[in-house]
Amino acid sequence: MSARQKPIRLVVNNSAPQPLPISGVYLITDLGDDLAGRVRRALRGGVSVLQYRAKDKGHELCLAEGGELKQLCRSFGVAFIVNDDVQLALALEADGVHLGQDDGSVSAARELLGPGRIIGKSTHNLDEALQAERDGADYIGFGAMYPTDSKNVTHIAGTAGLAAIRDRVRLPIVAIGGITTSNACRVIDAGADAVAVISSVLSSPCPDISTAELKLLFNRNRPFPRGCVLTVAGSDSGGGAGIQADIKTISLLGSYAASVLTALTAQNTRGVSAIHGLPPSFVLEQLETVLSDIPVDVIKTGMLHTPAIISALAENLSERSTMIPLIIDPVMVAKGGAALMDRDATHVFTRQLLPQAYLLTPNIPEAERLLGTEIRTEADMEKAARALHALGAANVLLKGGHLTGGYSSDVLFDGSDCHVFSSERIFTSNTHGTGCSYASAVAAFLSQGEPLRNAVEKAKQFITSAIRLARPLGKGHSPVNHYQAALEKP
Ligand code: TZP
Ligand code: MG
Repeated sequence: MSARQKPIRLVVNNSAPQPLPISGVYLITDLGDDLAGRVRRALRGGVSVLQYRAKDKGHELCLAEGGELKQLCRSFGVAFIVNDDVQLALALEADGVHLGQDDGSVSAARELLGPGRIIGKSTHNLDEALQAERDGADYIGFGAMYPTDSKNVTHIAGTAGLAAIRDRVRLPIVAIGGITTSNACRVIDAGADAVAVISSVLSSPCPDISTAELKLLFNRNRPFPRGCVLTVAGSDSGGGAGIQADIKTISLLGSYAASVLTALTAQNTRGVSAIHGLPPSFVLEQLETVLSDIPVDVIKTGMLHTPAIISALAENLSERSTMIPLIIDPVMVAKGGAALMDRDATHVFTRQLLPQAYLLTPNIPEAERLLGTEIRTEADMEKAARALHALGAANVLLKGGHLTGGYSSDVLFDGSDCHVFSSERIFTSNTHGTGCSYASAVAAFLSQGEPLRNAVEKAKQFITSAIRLARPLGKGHSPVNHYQAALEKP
């Protein structure tokens, strides 16, 4: 080889890009009871910065409470910032300070804190933002986005105000004021690097879930494949359902799919001829191996087969330091009638795994078995969705495909309201893989930063198309058409 013909060396960098120091969910403390307990749950949900805002609490209390919160942040690897008070930040050895309009200058704080600590500054318009940048701030707070009960705000900059300054400001922008899981995607779309929240997380009955929902929304601007879903399910050798349907759905909809197998089935479109379950220890080995390396955004479960697997999975997931939203499709019986969950597993499932569900997606026979009641009408469905929520699932999507009538309606109960998603009923038996694919589609859209209702709406469109477009295959229930349905882009 001549000197000119040097081999080309490709350098592949596997390390993730360094995240902005200030991004994602920026939690600000409130004055309520059991602050440390609620903050701990929020940290488990995925807070990336904590600001200790201790309005009018005495110095001694601030030292004790702030010290405890700082330790909590340290154990989660989360930045700990003190609001307003540079001296308190120094005393607590905080990672930084956040300065309001009346809390002194950035340069004075920098002199006291030194170059290594983070300094944020509240701003309300472009001039203030550019001034903070010139003064050497590390990020700006910008608001208010919306009116809020948490502070008497006089100026609502709104998402339009944020969008207008976004490209003129180089610093990370932390949007603040009235941000909730329902409006945060508009704030992120307007250009926020982080959302600062108080009440939507700390007044929530589930600070971990509210935080996890906010955190997922930040995936919405990532390149494709966008978001990562881990499916824990059984193999369908026929390829129409199970882990095969999950991986096809997740991949074709544009997310990355990882998989943990629970059982192998010998199966075709006519039915299941044999099941070979995997030992729970090997299921856990797969789970640990995946989660110790791959940043999974959403976990989706399908066929779990035995009480031992359900129990092992439930224990493992509950002990994780960071919560990953869990979609549970309570697969019990295959289309052809084969039992995919042992009968005696129902109790273990209901007690141990179901309460960890971010979303439970039963069909009517599964909901009937879980609740021991009959479901005949849409009104029954709504009652059943509420009852399953009362058993501990944060959200329930009860699918009405097994009822009759011109429409196939699914009911989503989110703990406060019921939302109905309807599509024209398609009279067909080509529905192999429907449940697996529907739950996987919701998981994919959630991992891509869609709020739950949007994710369900898009998944419903996808699965309806996939059923409508199913092509005859085999002699039994033909599988749904993932490929064509994904091309229709819900
Ligand atoms: N600064 C501007 S709005 C606000 C602060 C501290 C309060 C934000 O609280 P919430 O409950 O997230 O609206
Ligand atoms: Mg202040």
